[in-house]
Order: sequence, then structure tokens, then C-alpha cells
Amino acid sequence: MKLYDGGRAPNPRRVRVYLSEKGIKIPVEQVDLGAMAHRSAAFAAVNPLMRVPALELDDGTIITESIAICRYFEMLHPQSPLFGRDAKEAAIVEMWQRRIELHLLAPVSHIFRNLHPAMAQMEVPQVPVWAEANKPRVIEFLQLLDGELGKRRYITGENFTVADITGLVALDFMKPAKLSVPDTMVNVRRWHAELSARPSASA
Ligand SMILES: N[C@@H](CCC(=O)N[C@@H](CS)C(=O)NCC(=O)O)C(=O)O
Repeated sequence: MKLYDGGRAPNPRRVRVYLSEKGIKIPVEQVDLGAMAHRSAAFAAVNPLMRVPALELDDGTIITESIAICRYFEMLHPQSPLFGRDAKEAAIVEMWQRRIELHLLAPVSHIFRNLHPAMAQMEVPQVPVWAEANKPRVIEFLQLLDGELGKRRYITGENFTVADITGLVALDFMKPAKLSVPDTMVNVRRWHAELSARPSASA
């Protein structure tokens, strides 16, 4: 088994944080995104979408999509559960994971990719107006999160889950995208501080 990782990029980090939370260690191969190694013929043979992370199993099966990779390990290592403990919790975790992925991680990513000069080679063409259009969407969703996080410790309840991992990675990714959580959003700030204090945050 081998995980194709991608340094500081947010999606591979989701998998690393998940594996760290679970205490799972697997062989890793770094794919140098800065050098565009993910666009090489060799890596395109692994993932034709030319994106990381990707997990290669011993039988040659390739699994891509960060959450699909985490789910694979969750079935093998069900304790402690990060995808919910019963039908209702699993649905709530799925709901928040998707909401955070679609309404926070994705818009932050659009902003970073379409404005940052370092992304000019990867995001072709860069569309600055699309980045700007996403800025208010980030704030709107953070407002929703702030209200929810006033009611409970983690985004799905009293237990840390994979939805919090997507939240941590998305919030951290705001920094290189030159965005910040407004001071007034005390609940998001408290949540971010708590997630950042977990040992897995350094993964
Ligand atoms: N939906 C995929 C997204 C994978 C993805 O977009 N990865 C980025 C790094 S965070 C990438 O490989 N980008 C390379 C590129 O855009 O050329 C997942 O959840 O893993």
C-alpha cells in the first residue's frame, strides 16, 4: 500500500490528519506539485485526473478522493469512529462534511487558485473575478457555522469527526488565500483554536 501525498496542499492534508487521528501509519510517496510532478505521464497513470491524494492498494487498486480514502481506512479501523457511531450520526457527519467541503473548502480553494501568482501554472486560465465572487460566499457560510458552533463543541455534536477535519483544513487554507475569520465570529475562532491544538493538526 502507498499514499501519494502532496505536501502542503489541503486535500492530501485531510487524509494525513485523519490517519494521524487514527494512529495509522502507511508508506507515503510525495508528489511534488510545485514541480508539476502530478502532471507527469507516470502520475497520470495512477490518477488520470492528475490530482492528489491517491491511495494505491497492494492489489493495484487506486482510490482517489480524500474522503473515499478515509472511508476505506474507517472500515478497516472502526475505532474510534470518525464517520459517526450510528445511522443518524453517520448521516449528520456526512451532511456537515459535504457542507464544509462544498461551501468553505471549495470557495477558499477557488479564491486561492484564481488569485495567487504561484497557481498560475496550475489554474489555467486564472479568473480573478471568480475568486472575488467567492469571497462573500465564504463569509456567508462562516456566519452559518458560527451560529451552529455556538450550540455545540464540534460541528456535528460532542464528538470530533471527519467533518471537523475538513473544517480545520479549510480554515487553515484561508491563510494562503489571504482570508481571515472575522473577530466577531467567536464560535468559529474557538472551534478553529480547539482543532488546531489537537496533535493531528500538525500532520
Ligand atoms: N476532490 C479531490 C480533490 C483533489 C485535489 O484537487 N487535489 C489538489 C491538491 S489539494 C490537486 O492535486 N491539484 C492539482 C492541480 O490542480 O493541478 C479530493 O477530495 O481529494
